[in-house]
Amino acid sequence: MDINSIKQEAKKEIDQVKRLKELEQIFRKYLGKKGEVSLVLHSLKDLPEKERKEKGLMANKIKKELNELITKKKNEILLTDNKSDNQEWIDVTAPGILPPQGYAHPISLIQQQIEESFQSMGFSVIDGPEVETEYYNFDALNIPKNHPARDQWDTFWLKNLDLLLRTHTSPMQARYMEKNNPPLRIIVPGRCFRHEATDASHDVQFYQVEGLMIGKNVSMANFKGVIKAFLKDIFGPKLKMRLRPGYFPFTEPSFEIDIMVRQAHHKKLGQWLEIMGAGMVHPNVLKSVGYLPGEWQGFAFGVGIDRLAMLKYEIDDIRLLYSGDMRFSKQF
Ligand code: FA5
Repeated sequence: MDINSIKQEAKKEIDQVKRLKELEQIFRKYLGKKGEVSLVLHSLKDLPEKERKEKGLMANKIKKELNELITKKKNEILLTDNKSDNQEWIDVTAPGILPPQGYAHPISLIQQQIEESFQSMGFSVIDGPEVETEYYNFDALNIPKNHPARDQWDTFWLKNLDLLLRTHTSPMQARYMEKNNPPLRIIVPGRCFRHEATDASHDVQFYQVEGLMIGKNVSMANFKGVIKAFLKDIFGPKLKMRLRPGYFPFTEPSFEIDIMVRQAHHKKLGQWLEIMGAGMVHPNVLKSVGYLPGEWQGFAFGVGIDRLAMLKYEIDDIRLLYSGDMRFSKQF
């Protein structure tokens, strides 16, 4: 085919093409290494010089022309047709795809509510160490060595060290009072550990919130008022609670507080559930931190956060809280 017919044909094809892919094929068909124009240029070497010059000039001109046409067409397609597969197309109005999302754990949720409730009553939120000394976990709380009450708390001891994993948040009572003068109101949320068999309501790790209020005239009535207000914040105005006598070496008198299970789907519906230990701070504890017992008094309590979360969110088994299963935490 002579070069002019090639040019006409190529122009026609370029004119009609609508997609980049087809345009690319046209480029290859005419201008590629083995394309028709390239073949013509290649064949020139066998021609007499004059003819070779003429045809060479002509073929190169056509090559340039077709190249320009193809480039122009390419830009045209890119500009006008941005919805086909000619280019990656981004619809800025389309709803986005959310990255996988985490969820607040029920313990975190309820801890936040607990903190807000006590903060509204003037309590400060304090943090304490999970690895404790024997002194703060026991001795400072009026539980001397070899005292049978130590058996109340099955303890994880650290190898070769005089340290343990705190069995309750109560050590922070002594730690805080040593460094601060009364009057005071604090709560201490945190993780505790006990070396005991697990079941649906006991785990080897769990969370407590310690509470401590010391003043000149802080009484049992104050304690009841604060705890009732707190539990109503968490469980609503219909809450029913009761105080039972209990025993803790660091309070006198001591109580255990139960609440009535009202959650319709809870296994223990209609029964009393123990959620905290409490009492009036023992004079020996006050003495050990340098407070004068005749001058200062107050109450302390330790409430199980897991138990509160299980009640509020109707969770049957405490071990679910530590399963790390996203399908679980997603529900709250
Ligand atoms: C104490 O730990 C005392 N320190 C509480 C206290 C503080 C009394 C201040 C007086 C003054 P007790 O061992 O009963 O007490 O634990 C308190 C609460 O922690 C329990 O009512 C329960 O809600 C929770 N708890 C205890 N052991 C576990 C466990 N293994 N798993 C889950 N929750 C637990």
